[in-house]
Parts: sequence; C-alpha cells; structure tokens
Amino acid sequence: MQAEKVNIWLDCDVGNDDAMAVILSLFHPKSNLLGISTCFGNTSLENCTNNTIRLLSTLGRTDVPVYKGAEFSLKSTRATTKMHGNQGLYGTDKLISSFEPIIEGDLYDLIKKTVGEKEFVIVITGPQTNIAKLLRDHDDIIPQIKKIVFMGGTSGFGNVTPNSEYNIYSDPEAAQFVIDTCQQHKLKLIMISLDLTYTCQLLEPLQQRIKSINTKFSDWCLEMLKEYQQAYKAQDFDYPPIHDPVAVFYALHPEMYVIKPVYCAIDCESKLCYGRTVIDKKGVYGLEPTVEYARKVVVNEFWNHMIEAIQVAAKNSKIE
Ligand SMILES: [Ca+2]
Repeated sequence: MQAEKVNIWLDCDVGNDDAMAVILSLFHPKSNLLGISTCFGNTSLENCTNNTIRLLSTLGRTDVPVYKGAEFSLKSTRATTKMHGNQGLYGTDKLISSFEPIIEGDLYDLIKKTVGEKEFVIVITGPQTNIAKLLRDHDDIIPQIKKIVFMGGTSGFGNVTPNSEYNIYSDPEAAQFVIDTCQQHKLKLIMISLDLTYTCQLLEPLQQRIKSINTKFSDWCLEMLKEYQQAYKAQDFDYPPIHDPVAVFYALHPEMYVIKPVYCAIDCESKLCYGRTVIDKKGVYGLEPTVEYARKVVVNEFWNHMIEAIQVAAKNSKIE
C-alpha cells in the first residue's frame, strides 16, 4: 500500500542547499510538491527565481508553478552573503530554462488556484517574508495549513553574525510575525535550526555515493556541492552542512526527528543580537512554547532519502 502523500508548498531562495530541498520535495515518493514561491535571500530575487526555474526545467517538472515573491524584507532591507556564489547557485548556467515564473496577482491567488481546498504543509527555506505577508493579508487560508516547517535560527553561533542565522537575520520581523500568528491560531510551527543542520554535513562517503550515480545531472549536483564545500572551508568547516532539505525531510518523515516544544522569540531590536533566535530550551522564562524545536534527526536516513531523490532526479534530467 502506498503511503499517503504530503502536499507541500515550498518557499525558498535557491541557493545551493535550497536546490537540494527542491530535489527532495520533487522526487521523494511521499512528497506532492504543489508549487514554489521564491524570495530574496541567498542572492537577489531575480537570481533565486531564475535558479528555481532552471532547476525545475532541467528536471522536467515545468508543471510546478513558481511564484516570484518578495524582493526585500518587510522593512525593505536585504542582507547579502557570498556563500552561494555570484548567481546564488553554482553551475546554474549548465541548467536549462524553459518556462516563466508567475508575477501577476499575489501568492495567495496562486496557492488557492493550485491547492484548492486541500490541506498542505508550508516549508520555508529562506527569509520568511512571503509567508508572513500571506498570513497577514489572508488569514482565511490558515485552516488549510497543516503545519509550517522552517529552516532558520540557532541556539549556538550564527552564520551571518556571531549570534544570528542568515534566514532569520534577513527578515527578523517576518519570522516573529510567523511565530505570533502560529501561536494565535494554534498552527504547528517546526523549527529546523543550525544546531540540527550542522549535524547533516555532506561527508566524503556521501559524496562518493552521489558520484557513483554517474550521470550528467548527478555530476552537476556534486560539482555544485563541492563549490559550496569550498565556501564552507573558508569558515572552518571541512564538509558543508546541507541545511534546507532537512526542513523538507521533516514534512515527509516527522517520525525521524526528536522534537521539543520551546519558547522561541526573535530579537528584532538590538545591535549585536539583531535577528537572534532566543530559544528557551530549559524553560527559564516559564513562557508558553512558541515553536516545536527539532533537536535530533536520524542523519543516515536523511541522507539515504536525499541520495535516492538525486538518483530519481538524475533519471528525469534533461541534460542527459
Ligand atoms: Ca535557503
């Protein structure tokens, strides 16, 4: 018997690790990817959207609609990073582009048109601007949202400032708005932080497994990830953590995670800790939990599913 599929709406800023999140959500057997919205983030909105289109075109999935979302944060700023190269995705020029993103209307219109009345899960792997706006302007959609899973935040050191993780830092107000809205509507909000994704590094044996798929697409994939690894080496990591698909994997296999409900809030004010996720793991403040904080994942299983998805992607690739 085939397990029931999970309807996923992916909001992302493709991005090297986002590319892996797209692959997993396209080709995991339990996933039904309904659509993608793009956001500024790893690079400009233009680049993030182009990268998404190219990836889907290359993988023959032009049926997945792509909405071109927010160009700036709620406060009209945009952080920058060099971690993902000039285009936001290494080797993006080797991919093909065969359709256009949707720019008319707002995200709500496209989701309603695509999703209908179905329940679905939102996975956010970039700044949370698009989803904050969606929840702010169209709260009638909330009953249809089963849960929101986001990659972002840290209880340890940051990756953009000493204290802050990039996705949250890029739009802290949006992230806090999403937390507040989920709490108000009792909507499940799952946090996949750097604490967890740092345990999902692309070690050498995993790279060998991707290499052994031995197609043009898997080679592209490995090359892209190796460039990403170089960027991480400059930050004292031997192997790159692959953050974003860990959030998609939660949507598909929550049983593989250890979860702890905790109070989490975003520092949107201070100079040194701007964008910091304050995670009260020990319950010191005595406040109601605001997020389901993912403490652990079965790392081997995550990689098994990720590599299987790359294998299927390789079979579907148009650059063969
Ligand atoms: Ca991302």
